[in-house]
Amino acid sequence: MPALNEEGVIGATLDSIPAGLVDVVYVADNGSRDGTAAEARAHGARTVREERRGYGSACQAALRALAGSGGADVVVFLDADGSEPAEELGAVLAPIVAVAADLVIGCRRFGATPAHVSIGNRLACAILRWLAGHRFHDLGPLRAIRFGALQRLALRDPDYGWNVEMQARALAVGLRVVEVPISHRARRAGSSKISGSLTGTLKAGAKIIVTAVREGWHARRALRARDS
Ligand SMILES: Nc1nc2c(ncn2[C@@H]2O[C@H](COP(=O)(O)OP(=O)(O)OP(=O)(O)O)[C@@H](O)[C@H]2O)c(=O)[nH]1
Ligand SMILES: [Mg+2]
Repeated sequence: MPALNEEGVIGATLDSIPAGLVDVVYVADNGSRDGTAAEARAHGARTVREERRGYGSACQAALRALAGSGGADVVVFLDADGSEPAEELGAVLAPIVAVAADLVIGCRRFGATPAHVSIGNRLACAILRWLAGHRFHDLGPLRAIRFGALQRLALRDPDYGWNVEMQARALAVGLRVVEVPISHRARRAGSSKISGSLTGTLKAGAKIIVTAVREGWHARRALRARDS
């Protein structure tokens, strides 16, 4: 769970994770200036501090900590602000439990997300479809992936290209990918780092599109090499 200044909301998000589905939660904090880490620990999470800023860097730090403590069967990514329903985690995990998928994306119903988020996501998904031939419907942050498969992807993106990099590389190495519809709501409290501001949206949007093109192109070449 990447988190930046989410005091007042991260505790409720952690509490909404269904009991018994998850063994351990790592909260990856990029130097929050509030009580995010303390609140996360008080609600049962382990916290990992990462000095390098960015969503992807935070995820990588948590994954290093997880690997160092013996790894896992499956890793779930979830935003700290409560936008995506942890209550629906069972549905996201179901295709992996049924051995029908390696990566499952929680696909937000469009209409519930702001228009500029939908448009950016659709554009990135269209680029992946065009270059790599697979139709995703979303780049949603609630997702589950087998730990071994995730390690094979060797993700590097330090910030908001993380999700699209994961999806493109999953296609490149031939993972079984499934999308599951989930609901979506406005963040429960706190302030937005991405889609709530114009600069946040433009920076993240540009990064996502550039990453979709680069990684989609790599996936295309990998798929063609495999077919020939
Ligand atoms: N560690 C870390 N977490 C981040 C960073 N930027 C965003 N996050 C977390 O990533 C998640 C998504 O960020 P949000 O600010 O909710 O972005 P959004 O979902 O586009 O916007 P709203 O939900 O509308 O506010 C939240 O859990 C944030 O705390 C970052 O640089 N480092
Ligand atoms: Mg959010």
